[in-house]
Amino acid sequence: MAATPIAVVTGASSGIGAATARTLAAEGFRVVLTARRKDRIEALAAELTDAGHQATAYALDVTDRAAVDEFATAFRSLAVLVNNAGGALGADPVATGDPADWRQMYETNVIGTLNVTQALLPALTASGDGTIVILSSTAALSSYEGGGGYVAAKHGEHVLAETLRLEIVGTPVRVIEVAPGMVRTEEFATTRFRGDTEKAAKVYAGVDAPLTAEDVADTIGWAVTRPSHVNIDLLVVRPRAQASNTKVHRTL
Ligand code: 8X3
Repeated sequence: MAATPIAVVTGASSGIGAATARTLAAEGFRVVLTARRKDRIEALAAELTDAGHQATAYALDVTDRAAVDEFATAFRSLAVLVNNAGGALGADPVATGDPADWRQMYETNVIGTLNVTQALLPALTASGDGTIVILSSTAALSSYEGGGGYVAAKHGEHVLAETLRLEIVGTPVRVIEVAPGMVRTEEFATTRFRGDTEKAAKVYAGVDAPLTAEDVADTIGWAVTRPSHVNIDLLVVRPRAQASNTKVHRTL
């Protein structure tokens, strides 16, 4: 009997990462949940296991290269890697943005993805049929006021995805970039505004049905389960009420 294919999901403690872990577990993958918050991923792994799926948790900070390399030693063969860990910090104009925020966003979104992808690429290749998913954002594709540091980091992730796809063509690994627009998750906007829930709520005010984490997980699940020769290079997904990063219909 063939071994159950393994899917690693980073940032699996909440939001899109947790929803993606649920989706891939339901698709029959053995999911390995990683995030810094051990309690959360352990609870989710237990929930999935109780539901009859295969799931394990591994506490990991994707910016810690030594820890990532240690984690990667557990895999000789890997079917799927979902690089989801990342996020936004601040919404200040370029004129006044904090360089520390910019640096941290580059570190988590770009270097974190680079670390995990580099460390697991040999196992993805060894599987003979590997898939790398990179969760960027519509911020990876165009700029918006107040988005500077996040837009720059997400553009970096987009370039990482494009370049890697060029470099590894001919190997049995595909690179899928999923770029969501407005997604209402429990933490994204609250983290961006450093716990200010009022500011966070304004992001979604009057918007009829922003995307949910499950909507994005659904598109990831679909892209990952296409036949091996089909590479969804870039999938942009927004709510119907959002036509661009700066054109959002609000009923206020
Ligand atoms: C999230 C989308 O518009 O907040 O990646 O940059 S946005």
